[in-house]
Amino acid sequence: MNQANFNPNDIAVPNGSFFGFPYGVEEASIVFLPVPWDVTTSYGEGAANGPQAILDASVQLDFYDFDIPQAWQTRCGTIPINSDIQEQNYAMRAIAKGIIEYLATGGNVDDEAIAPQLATVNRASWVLNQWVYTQGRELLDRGKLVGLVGGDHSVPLGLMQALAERHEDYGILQIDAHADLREAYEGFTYSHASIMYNAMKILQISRLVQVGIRDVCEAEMAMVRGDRRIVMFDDWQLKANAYEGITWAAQCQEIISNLPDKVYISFDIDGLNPSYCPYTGTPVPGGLEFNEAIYLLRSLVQSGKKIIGFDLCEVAPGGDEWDGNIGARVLYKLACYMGWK
Ligand SMILES: [Mn+2]
Repeated sequence: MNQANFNPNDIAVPNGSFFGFPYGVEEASIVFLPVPWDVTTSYGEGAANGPQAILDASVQLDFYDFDIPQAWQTRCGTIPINSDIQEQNYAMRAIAKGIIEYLATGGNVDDEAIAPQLATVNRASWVLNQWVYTQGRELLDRGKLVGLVGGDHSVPLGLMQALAERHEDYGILQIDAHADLREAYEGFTYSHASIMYNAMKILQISRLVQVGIRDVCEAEMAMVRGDRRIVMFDDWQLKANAYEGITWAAQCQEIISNLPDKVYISFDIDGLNPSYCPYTGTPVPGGLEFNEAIYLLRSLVQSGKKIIGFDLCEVAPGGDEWDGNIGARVLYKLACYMGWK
């Protein structure tokens, strides 16, 4: 299939690209970077298979968008899923599981018994971050916008670093059930639960706006209170406001007003109600409706702020295509909004 005979009214043909779109990386303005990695997953595993699940489900979408004219013409290209990363993930995941089991039976993260294994996993996670950084920087150098497809929520750090070299001031809009502000978790420096703690070390990130948070520890709340860059819109307060008559439109305006002009979106699928992502690694009741999340993204774009990149993480396939299906729909909207002129 090539550009000339891509028909947006037909069923897309699987061609290795998300949505079966006909653009190679060279012609694309947005490039999807899949990162099949879930080494530090602490509860349910499977996010490493997220990119393939989303890819498989993505070809059965219809491409008409009620918001965006000619949305399907958004030029999206796909970097193929890297099998070396996949293999390294399975090797490191096995070691990480041993560590997690050791801790679950009363062991301590500082114990000598697991020191070499922890060092191995942390080193491998560092190498993964470097790979993402290099891939991201290369694509940005070629004038592309990058949409990363995880993987667990540890994987976008390198992309955030690459963006920091191009933008001296940007904010993160994080949709998530968790704050991800832990200083390492289970001994893993680059844990999925630490992504925003690590992101806050990037000086160019001037704001972190968190939405839908509902599962958080005391130390994370202390960090939120102690760092003026972090603004949390927890799920309970959002719902309480709604029960008392504050519209979602007004709440979205309030959320967006806290962001600078350039925004990176970090979309953890578990920010949605778990009925939309039952197999995600750490599901939590409550959360955003699908359309609430999309409306927030739309309001962001309509406010005139610029999306400079995004990640979609923690989609994990289960017995059917449901999680991948939702992931594909979120991915399509993220890409279309980022490409929207
Ligand atoms: Mn997360």
